[in-house]
Amino acid sequence: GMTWDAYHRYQTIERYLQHLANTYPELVQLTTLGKSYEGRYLYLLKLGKARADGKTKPAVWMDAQIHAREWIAAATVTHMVNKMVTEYGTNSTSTRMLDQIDWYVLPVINVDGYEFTHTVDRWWRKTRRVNPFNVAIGADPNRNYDHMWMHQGATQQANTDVYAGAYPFSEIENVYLTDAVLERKAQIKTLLTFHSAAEVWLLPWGYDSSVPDDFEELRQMGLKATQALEKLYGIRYGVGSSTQLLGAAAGATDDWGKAKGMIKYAVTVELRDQGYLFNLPPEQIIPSGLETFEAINVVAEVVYKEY
Ligand code: 0X9
Ligand code: ZN
Repeated sequence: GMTWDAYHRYQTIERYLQHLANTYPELVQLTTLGKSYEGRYLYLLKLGKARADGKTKPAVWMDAQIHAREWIAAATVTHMVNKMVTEYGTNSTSTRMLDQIDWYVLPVINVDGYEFTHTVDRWWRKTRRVNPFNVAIGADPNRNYDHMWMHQGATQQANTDVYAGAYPFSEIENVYLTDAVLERKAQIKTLLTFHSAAEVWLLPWGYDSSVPDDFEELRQMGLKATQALEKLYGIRYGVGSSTQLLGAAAGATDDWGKAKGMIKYAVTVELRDQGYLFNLPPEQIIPSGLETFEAINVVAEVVYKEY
């Protein structure tokens, strides 16, 4: 079964999500978004306690594992999900987070790539789609969205790790994500997309070095969130524009969320590295989950106050 002392195969995660929905029907709804290129289901969780008056709550979107090899992403997100749900009614923070906010969680986006990193190539990043005009397999799904596609930091060379795909949304998994966000657009106030391993809180824009008009508000949320994270184990995250901190990379989830999803707070969270890059020891999953939980608790507070 599911634990947080090891990185698990997709089937284990899948069964865990079903178990969670079956065990906590008052707090958890599980839907399928469709099948991946290789035929695996993508799942969306909705977490939250319905308000007694039936009114709509503000929502936070979280997704993980768009990059196959960044294993700490899905492990951290499922750990936070598990903590919120299993502590509801006993821990005041978890209870408040589910009372005040609805959480939409897509724990593994690049399901085919994720499985491939377990079975064949630990360092695979992209999807596993067979390209119609090229022998190279897959595209970088974090270069495949349509906002400023191919502007900078992406390529049409299919055999590289940052291949943007032949056209925007060539990857079905990206289509599922954006459809699911747009369906809930009125409710979603923040989008957090989890990666590793730069230990940074990245804000738009990621296609060039400009920043949006409300950048300062986005930065303030990031500073508060990462300060709360740091308190637990002393790990200090950088906060700033994607382009300014890591270099331009157009066609990513965050820029799409801000520009096309019209989500004010659109953030890429790059989780722990600690000198291990993508081979973060599994003993660090729980600490990563706990410290990142502190950050999303701040996000929940900011969103709840503002809406
Ligand atoms: O390059 C990426 O896709 C992300 N870094 S990673 O090492 N996990 O691959 C950063 C994406 C930041 N967002 C944008 N540049 N828009
Ligand atoms: Zn990544």
